[in-house]
Amino acid sequence: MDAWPSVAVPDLPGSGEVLRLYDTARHEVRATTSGPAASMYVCGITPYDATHLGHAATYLAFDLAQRVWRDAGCRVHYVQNVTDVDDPLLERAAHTGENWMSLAEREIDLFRQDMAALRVLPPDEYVGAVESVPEITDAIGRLLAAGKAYAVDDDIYFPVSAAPGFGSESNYDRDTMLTLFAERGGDPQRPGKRDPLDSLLWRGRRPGEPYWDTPLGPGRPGWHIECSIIALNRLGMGFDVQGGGSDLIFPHHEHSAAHAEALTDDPPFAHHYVHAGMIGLDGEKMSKSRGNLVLVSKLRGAGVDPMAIRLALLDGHYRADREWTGGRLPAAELRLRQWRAAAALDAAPSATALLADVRARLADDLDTGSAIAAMDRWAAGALDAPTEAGETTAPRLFADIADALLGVQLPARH
Ligand code: 5CA
Ligand code: ZN
Repeated sequence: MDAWPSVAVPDLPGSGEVLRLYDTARHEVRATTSGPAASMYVCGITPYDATHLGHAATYLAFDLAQRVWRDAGCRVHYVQNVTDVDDPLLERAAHTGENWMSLAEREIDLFRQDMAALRVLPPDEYVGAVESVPEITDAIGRLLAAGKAYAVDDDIYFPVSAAPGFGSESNYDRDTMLTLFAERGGDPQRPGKRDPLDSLLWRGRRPGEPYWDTPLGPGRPGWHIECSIIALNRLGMGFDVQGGGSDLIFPHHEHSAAHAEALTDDPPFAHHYVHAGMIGLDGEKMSKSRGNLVLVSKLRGAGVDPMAIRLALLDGHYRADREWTGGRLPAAELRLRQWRAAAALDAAPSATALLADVRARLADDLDTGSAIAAMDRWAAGALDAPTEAGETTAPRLFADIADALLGVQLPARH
């Protein structure tokens, strides 16, 4: 399906550093790439409600990864999915009486508008579960043929015993896995499974639910195999970064990796598993199911500058769980005004050292807090300095750094 329109990214002088990111599987910050190309798969939305600030924060983190890679001269191949058929979407549609496809279409459209407004760079391939049914059924057929899948009634399951590396992405112990599996869409109690942690690959047709007629019989795909196959078929095994929020560490990313590794016998699925922290409101994770949402579209509708939303979400480390509080937006609006004033100066002290500093901080596991603080210091200094002391090109470079590396557009003089 179509993604959203891209935005131009200014070229900066010189070249940035290799991006180092924390890898959940190995518990270390490490270089993400060794050559001139980078590949990334980020789990997309389940489109049954509007984009909230938690989604936005997660996609902003991976947007920065793309910006840092590009600045280092890397060609980026970025794939994102849309879970446009799954239980939560069907449940919401059944609840409100709306057709599930029109619900999905509307929310995907709103997501696109929110992402474009936030200047999030689009994926190169934006792929829905529905349009991927043939490739997913083909993969499940191959797992069955290899004895790496089994039927329970009309459904098909993945035996965790078929993946020798199962557990090495999350590193959770079995009790934790069982708890999270039950909380996050798994069915540990399902009679007939070989292991409670075995996951659903294919859900046979149920009355009232959408289904596809396939060589596996009528039904629809499970959730983990969707991301597994969409990523595998576009990026191949051993791509650089598998990304998403930390709520996807288990079971989703563990099972997605296990499916692909069982299918190909060619681990690893991804070299880095990268997870953004959860944005919370009033002490709880912001989530569609809890309904404690601050929506990007609502803020935009109220006239909030998307660049302030962006700055507010970036002022905090992407891996940290963090609270959305009332003070974040006014603080970001103030900062944006300062930065815009600095970018509009006729001349300012050199921003060359600032560029090196911001590059270094972002390359170090996307330390946006320090990068923003460095930008603040430069802007404050520039606004204080006598104009005649400066360079006429410095305000422009400052604006280009904000735009290219942080995605924050400051109207600047040309
Ligand atoms: N469609 C699946 C992934 S294949 C899904 O999790 N969809 S979602 O709509 O629930 O979430 C979309 C993305 O936003 C996921 O990466 C998820 O981890 C992230 N996310 C959800 N809630 C939050 C939150 N409160 N804070 C930060 N990220 C969040
Ligand atoms: Zn996913």
